[in-house]
Amino acid sequence: DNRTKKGFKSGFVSIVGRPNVGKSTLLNHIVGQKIAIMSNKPQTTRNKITAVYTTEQGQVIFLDTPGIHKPKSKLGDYMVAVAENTLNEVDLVLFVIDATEKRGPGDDYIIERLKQVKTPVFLVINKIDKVHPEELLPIIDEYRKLYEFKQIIPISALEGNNTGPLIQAIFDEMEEGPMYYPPDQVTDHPERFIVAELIREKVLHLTREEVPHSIAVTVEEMKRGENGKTLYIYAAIYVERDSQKGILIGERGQMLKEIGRRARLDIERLMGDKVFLELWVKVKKDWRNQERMLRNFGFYD
Ligand code: GDP
Ligand code: MG
Ligand code: K
Repeated sequence: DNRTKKGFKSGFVSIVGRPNVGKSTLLNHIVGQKIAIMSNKPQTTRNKITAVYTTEQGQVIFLDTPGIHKPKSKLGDYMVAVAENTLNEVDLVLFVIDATEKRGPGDDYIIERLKQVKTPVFLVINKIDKVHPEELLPIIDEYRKLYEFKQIIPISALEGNNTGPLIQAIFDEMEEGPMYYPPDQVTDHPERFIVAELIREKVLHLTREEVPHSIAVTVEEMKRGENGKTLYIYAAIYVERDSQKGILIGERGQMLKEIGRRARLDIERLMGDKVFLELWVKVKKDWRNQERMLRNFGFYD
């Protein structure tokens, strides 16, 4: 068990930068899986996405912090506020810029915010596969004058150029600490957690005392449709007994239908998108005593 191993390092790293500079691509490259939603439309990454990267030497929890744009929903507001607090609480900030783009007001805004926090900052100059090496020096000079970066690291997130040294530099910045997440966990979507909570709330409200609080909701899948607007959500409600399953489904499925309808309206309000919600009820005897299940439900600590 690495969780308390001596010499094990851990910490939180916030990734900031204008839309399209390659924050999600970098996260995906490091974690080695498609976790962040990649798109040229900046609003798809309006949500904080956490990626957990665990190796023998330690664990880094990345926060793909949203860029600066007006929040368009309640969740957006919440996420932007989270992002602002986050900068102060993390151990390191990666400020990602695009080597092929001129510095703009968006970059200056971020730099001003970075000046307000004590957290060390690396400047990550991305997309070097698209520029001549000679073009890098002026960029480095320009940014160095604006802020005292702890390190300046040019990379290509897409091709993986110089990402090894970046990862090492990140670990060098981390202090000895615990393993916060199980090593096989790579993402922690707050969106999913919120959606699960909304569904759970409707179950408890509609069934009152008939179904005790021994239910859990997991969002098994959450994906955007072709048009980028409709959000498809598949969730399971876990109960401990068959009798509870019967209550939840209700006569001719009326209860489950109503739970789904109310939850969907709330989720739509929160996310500002059209939602397709499919719910299942599953019986998992004694789920509360099973550590594996608790991990799946996100209760691991
Ligand atoms: P984000 O908005 O900052 O998360 O940016 P994304 O990761 O979504 O990337 C925006 C676009 O830039 C995508 O089309 C990526 O494929 C592209 N991109 C990201 N990193 C690189 C890179 O290192 N080189 C090149 N050529 N393209 C990149
Ligand atoms: Mg992104
Ligand atoms: K600072």
